[in-house]
Amino acid sequence: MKHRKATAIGAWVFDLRQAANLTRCNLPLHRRHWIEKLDSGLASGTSSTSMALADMDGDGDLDLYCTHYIDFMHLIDPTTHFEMGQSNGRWIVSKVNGISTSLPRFKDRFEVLADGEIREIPEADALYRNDGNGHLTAIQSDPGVFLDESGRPMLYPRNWGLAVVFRDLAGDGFPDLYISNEYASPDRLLINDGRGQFRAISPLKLRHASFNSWVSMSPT
Ligand SMILES: [Ca+2]
Ligand SMILES: [Ca+2]
Repeated sequence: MKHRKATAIGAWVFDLRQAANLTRCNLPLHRRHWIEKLDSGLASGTSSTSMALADMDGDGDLDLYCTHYIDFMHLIDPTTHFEMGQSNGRWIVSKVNGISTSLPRFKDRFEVLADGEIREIPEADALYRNDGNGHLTAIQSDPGVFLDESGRPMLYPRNWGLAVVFRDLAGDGFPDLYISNEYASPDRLLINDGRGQFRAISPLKLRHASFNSWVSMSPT
């Protein structure tokens, strides 16, 4: 098979029956041959920067977190033409280079600040639950997967994601998430309740992080 063109940022090799393969899923046929698993459930068209694997829900298979960034920064391209409009009394970017922002490519990608400045928003990270047979389901938008520091369900913010690790930082045996982000996106530390539900810690417990940070942790 001729491998499809793709930009890779990393790879893992592990047992598919216990865990899924990534980031483009491949099934090992024998020692030197691989078959791409096209129905893996992995999102296509995203701009991945890092990934981490752990059994976040204790069912025996590895689950996956992928940090995403952006494919192209239209805001810093001087040839980009923005068209503005109003929706529900608010200014919005209605078209980019003649393409409607209601289309999936640009949906929720731009916002207009109170002073009229346009902000471009990065892609949402992805959290995948493994079904144990190599199929992954994206659950980052499911209600209750992410909780704020008060324990209320939150829509996980779109960050400039650079790196991620699963480690048991709370010492309860369940893998927690540390996500390093860039620019104005703060780093995130989320504590796992053992069932794959992640609760943010108070910002007072993570008072400082680098503006442009990566993360590495020693084994526990
Ligand atoms: Ca699991
Ligand atoms: Ca933990």
